[in-house]
Amino acid sequence: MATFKEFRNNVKPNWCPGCGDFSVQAAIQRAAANIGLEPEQLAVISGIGCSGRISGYINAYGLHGIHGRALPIAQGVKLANRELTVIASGGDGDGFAIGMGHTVHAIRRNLDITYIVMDNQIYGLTKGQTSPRSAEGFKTKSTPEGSIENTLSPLEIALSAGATFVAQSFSSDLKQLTSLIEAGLKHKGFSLINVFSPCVTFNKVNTYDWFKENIVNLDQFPDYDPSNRIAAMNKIMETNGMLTGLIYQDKERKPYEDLVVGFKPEALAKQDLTLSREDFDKLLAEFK
Ligand SMILES: Cc1ncc(C[n+]2csc(CCOP(=O)(O)OP(=O)(O)O)c2C)c(N)n1
Ligand code: SF4
Repeated sequence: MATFKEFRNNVKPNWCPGCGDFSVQAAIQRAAANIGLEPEQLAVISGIGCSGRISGYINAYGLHGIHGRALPIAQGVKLANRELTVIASGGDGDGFAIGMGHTVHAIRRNLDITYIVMDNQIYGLTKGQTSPRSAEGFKTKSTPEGSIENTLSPLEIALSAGATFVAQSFSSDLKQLTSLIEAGLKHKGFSLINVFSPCVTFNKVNTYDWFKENIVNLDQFPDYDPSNRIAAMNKIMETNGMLTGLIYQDKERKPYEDLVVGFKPEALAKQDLTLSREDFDKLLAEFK
């Protein structure tokens, strides 16, 4: 059985020292090992951003895709090979700005994928612009007078879109994060795990200390029932989206793959996808 170290390749991450994304990577490795996966049973598909680099650092199948498009690729991978455990990952800009259309539809489609968002509430890779997750008044180069837009609440959106698994964690809480990723990987359906993952270089507001002061851990509410969707929505609103833990899980709804009629992944795998030069030219001509 693979250990968590065997899910690490020899590429040195070029994240800034202290970036929250290091712990997210560690948690993915630990969760994969804890549930008994081998590297060849896992695929990590990421978008573009500092966080998007994660697929390059994990010893598994991987694809560093394009901005906001981790989910369409991950869904294709899962449909083509249901045996694979598929993780999609990226930043809040990737998933909740340019990729938001894909996020909402992937949630309601409910393929068996675990989507891990590294939410640093800023665009890190492009050197610090305001993201849809930034608070009103947030000052960056793109909003020098402070953001005048409302902050997007991905947890509320996920619940309204019919999510079957919604969780939130903090990259400093490796234990909670690992156990939520494990639960997401085991969940039969789409799991959204939003992770507060501080950008120590460009976000000087939402720091590790700021998150520690503002996070509300669901462990404080022993009677909380994650199968109750209305209670989940209420708790998200009451805590202004700052809650961490398993927020909602619907164990009854079947994943898309189990519902789609007539889909045969074996037939897809056997399909000859080679294209002759002549057929390729014909195809091109159709678009001229
Ligand atoms: C189509 C397209 N538009 C814009 C960009 C430029 N771009 C690259 S990463 C990024 C945002 C990064 O922020 P986020 O997704 O939150 O990830 P982080 O770097 O903070 O981890 C942008 C706007 C791009 N690569 N492709
Ligand atoms: S710029 Fe921010 S998000 Fe990017 S690696 Fe550095 S700390 Fe992490």
